[in-house]
Amino acid sequence: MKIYFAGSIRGGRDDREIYFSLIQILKEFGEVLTEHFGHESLTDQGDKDIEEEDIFKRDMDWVREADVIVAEVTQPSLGVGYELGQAEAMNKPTLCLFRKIEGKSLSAMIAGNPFFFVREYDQPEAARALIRAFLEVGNQ
Ligand code: 6IA
Repeated sequence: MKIYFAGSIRGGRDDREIYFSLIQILKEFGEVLTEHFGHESLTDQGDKDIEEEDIFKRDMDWVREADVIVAEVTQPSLGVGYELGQAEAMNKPTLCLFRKIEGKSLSAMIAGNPFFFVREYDQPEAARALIRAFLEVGNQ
């Protein structure tokens, strides 16, 4: 099972530790193609050693290669939104994990799209059961 994890980079790195925890949980279920997205060293500036064209091409190749997509969507990110649209176009089962925080609400383009499995959670540990249920349904 190949899993593409998506989370905000230039949209803001405040949730980096949550991404890291979610990636550790996802690794219990399969291979996480984007494991480095939770790394401390990956700032909102990204890695200056890699060209943006190469990042785009590599990430899109990974989305194509993935069996499923899991996105943490609490921190709005143009890149994550783009990946979600592409995932839908490729008909990849996609779980969107959202933390209910006062003053934040999920874009209607995600919340209102029946293609996406949108699930609310509070702590990364609580996401494990949501991920398990999604993988069971998504792979029928
Ligand atoms: O608009 P954002 O930067 O917040 O978009 C984040 C999303 O776009 C992530 O889910 C990634 O899939 C993708 N993305 C954006 N920037 C990068 C990136 N930067 N590396 C990988 N994926 C990215 C450079 C960092 C590096 C370690 C090569």
